Amino acid sequence: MFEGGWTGRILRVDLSRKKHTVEKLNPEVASGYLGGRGLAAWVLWNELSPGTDPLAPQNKLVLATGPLTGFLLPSSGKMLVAAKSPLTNGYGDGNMGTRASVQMKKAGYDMVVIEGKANKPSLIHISDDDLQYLSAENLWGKDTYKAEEVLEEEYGTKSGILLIGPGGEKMVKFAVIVSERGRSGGRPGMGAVMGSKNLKAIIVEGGGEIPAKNPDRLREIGRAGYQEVKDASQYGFWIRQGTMATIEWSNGNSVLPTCNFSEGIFEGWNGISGETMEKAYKVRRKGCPNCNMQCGNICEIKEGPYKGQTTEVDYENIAMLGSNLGMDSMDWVLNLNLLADKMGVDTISLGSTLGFATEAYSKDMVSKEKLGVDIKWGDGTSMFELARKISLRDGFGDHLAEGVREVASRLGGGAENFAMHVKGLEISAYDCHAAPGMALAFATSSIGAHHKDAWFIVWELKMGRDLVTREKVERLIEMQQIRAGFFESLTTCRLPWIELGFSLDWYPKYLEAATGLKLSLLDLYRMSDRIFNLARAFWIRENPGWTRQMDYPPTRWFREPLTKGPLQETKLSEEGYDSLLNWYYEIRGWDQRGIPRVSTLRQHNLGFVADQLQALNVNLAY
Ligand code: PTT
Ligand code: SF4
Repeated sequence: MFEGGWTGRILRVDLSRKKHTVEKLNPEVASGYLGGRGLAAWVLWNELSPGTDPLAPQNKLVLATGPLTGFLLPSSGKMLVAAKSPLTNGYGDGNMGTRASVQMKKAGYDMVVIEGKANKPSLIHISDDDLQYLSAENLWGKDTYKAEEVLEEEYGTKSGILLIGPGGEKMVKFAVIVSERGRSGGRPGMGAVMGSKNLKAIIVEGGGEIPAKNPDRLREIGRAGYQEVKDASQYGFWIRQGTMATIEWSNGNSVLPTCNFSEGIFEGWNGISGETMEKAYKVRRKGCPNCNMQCGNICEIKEGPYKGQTTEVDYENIAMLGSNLGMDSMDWVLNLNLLADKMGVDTISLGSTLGFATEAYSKDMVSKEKLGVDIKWGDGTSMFELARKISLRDGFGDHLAEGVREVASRLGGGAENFAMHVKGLEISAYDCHAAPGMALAFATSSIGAHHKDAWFIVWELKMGRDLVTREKVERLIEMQQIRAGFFESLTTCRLPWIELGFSLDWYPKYLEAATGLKLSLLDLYRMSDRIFNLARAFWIRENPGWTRQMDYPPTRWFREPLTKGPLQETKLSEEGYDSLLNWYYEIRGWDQRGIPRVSTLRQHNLGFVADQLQALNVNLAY
C-alpha cells in the first residue's frame, strides 16, 4: 500500500496500436528500487527481450520520476529518461530538470512507459487521465526551439514539454531529449529512441495533488532545507557561475580536455572561463522547477551565425565544444552549443566527435573531399559546418553521427586509439592522463563514460592522484552509491549536496515524510548497490562475450603522455589501472571479467537476474 510519495500508477503507451493502459506500481518494487533509474532498470530488464534492437519498436522509452519529485523541497524537479541505448547497446539514461517531471506526478503517474512506433510523425498529449495521439507532421523537421514555441502556443507555458530535434528524428546515435530550450537529457541516444518511434513530442499536464504521508512535516522540513541551501557559503558564487567555475579549476589541475583529450591544459582557457562568461556574456539565470540555487547560465551570443540569440551553458558544454576543439572563442562555443540544443544532440558527444574528426583529418585518415570541410583546431566556422552535417547526417556526418566508437572502427588504421569513449559513450569533460581513479570511475559507470556517476576527480585529488590503493577504490564505490544509485533513483538534483554541502541526512527525512518509509542512508546505499548490479547485468545480457576490456578507458591515456603543463610526461600506468580494477571487482563481488557472482546477485535480492543470465548460458561464477 502506498501512503504517499509515489502515485502508485504507471501509464503504458503503445504507439503502434494507439492504445494505453494504466497499471498499478507494485509497492514492493517501489520500495526496493525507489524511482528513476531503479524503476527504469527494473522495467528494461523485465520487459525487453534479450538482444532487442534499440531503434526497433520493441525498445521502450521509460520516463520515471521518484518518490520526492514535485514536492516543495530542494531541487526536486528532475526526472529520468531511459531506454536501451542505440549508442552503447547497454543500459542508457539521463536526468532532466523540467516542468514535465512535476506535471507527470500531478497527472498521477510515477512512470510512463512508451513502446511501439507511430505510423507517422506524432506527439502524445497526456492530461491527467486523458491521452491523445496527435499528428506532429507540422513539427517534423523543425528545430527544438521552433517546435517548442508552437507547442507552447497550443498548450501554454506551464505544461511539461519533452521533444526532439532533427538529430533525434534522424536517429543520430547521441541525440538527446530537450525541454525548455536548454534542459537536455539522455546522452546515450534517448532522443534517437524517441525518433525511432516517430515521436516528436510528449506534452504532459496534471491538475492533481501529489500525495504525501505527512504533508505538514514535509512542508516544514522542505522549507528548512531551502534555507540551508541559501545559507551555504558558496551560494552567492554558485548562482553567478554555476558549473562554469570548473573551467579554471580543471585547467589548474591538468584535467581540462584539450584537442581531443591529448592534453589536460589549454592556453586559451581564459577565453571560455566562468569569469568571462559571467562578465561578458551572461544575461540571466534559469533553473529547474523547485530549485532555489538556479544554475542555468543564459548567455547572449555576440558574433557568428546565431548572433543576438541566447543559449544556456554549463561546464561540460563549454569544455567539450571549447578546449577539446582548441577553441578559445566563447562566441563560437556558444554558437555550437545553441546548434546542439536546436538540433537536439548531446554537446559532450558532439564535442568528442568533432575532436575525433579533426584529429583523423589532421592525420590524413579522412580526406577533405570525404569530410566536406577543411576542419582545423580552434576554427569555429569549420567546426560549426561539420556539427551541422553530423546533426543532419549529411555526407560524412552520417558516419560521425554513429559516435566515435563506430566511426573509428569503420575508419580502422589505428583510429580506435584516439576514439575517446568507454563502452561507446563519449567521455565527459575530464582528462584522465593523470587521474587513474577518475579513469576507473568513467570506465565502470552504469551508462558508459558520463561524469554523472563518475565525478570522482575532486575526491581523488584530495586523496592523492598518484595513489593506487584499495582505499581509493572503496571511496569510488561510496561515491557511486551516492551519485549513481541514490540520486538517480530519488531523481532529485545532486548539486545541492556536491556543490553547496547540503547534508545527505535530509533525504531519509524527506522520504519518510513523503512515503512513510523509514530508511537509513545505509539502507539507501544498499538499494543503490542493487540497482547498480541490475544495470550491470543488463549490459552483460545485451553484450554477449563480455570481457574486462569493456571496463578500460581509451588507449590514448595509457600510451601518449601529456606534453604540456606541470604534469607533462604523465600517462596512466596499465599495471596501476589493472590493480585498481581488480580491487574494484573484488569489492563489488564481481569476477575478474567484471560479471557479478551468483552470490552477489542473490545478496542483492537479484536471484531472478542470476537465473535469467544462466538460462542464457552466461557462465556465472559463484
Ligand atoms: C547531462 C549532460 C550534462 S551534465 C551537460 S552540462 W552538466 C550537458 N548539457 C547539455 C546541454 O545543455 N545541451 C545539449 N544539447 N546537450 C547537453 N549534454 C550534456 O548533458 C543538468 C544539470 C547538470 S549540467 C549537471 S552536471 C547535473 N546533472 C545531474 C545528474 O546527472 N543527476 C542528478 N540527480 N542531478 C543532476 N544535476 C545537474 O543537472 P544527462 P539538465 Mg541533463 C544545454 O541529462 O543525459 O544526464 O546529461 O539534465 O536538466 O540539463 O540538468 O555540467
Ligand atoms: Fe537544476 Fe541547477 Fe537547480 Fe540542479 S542546481 S535543480 S541543475 S537549476
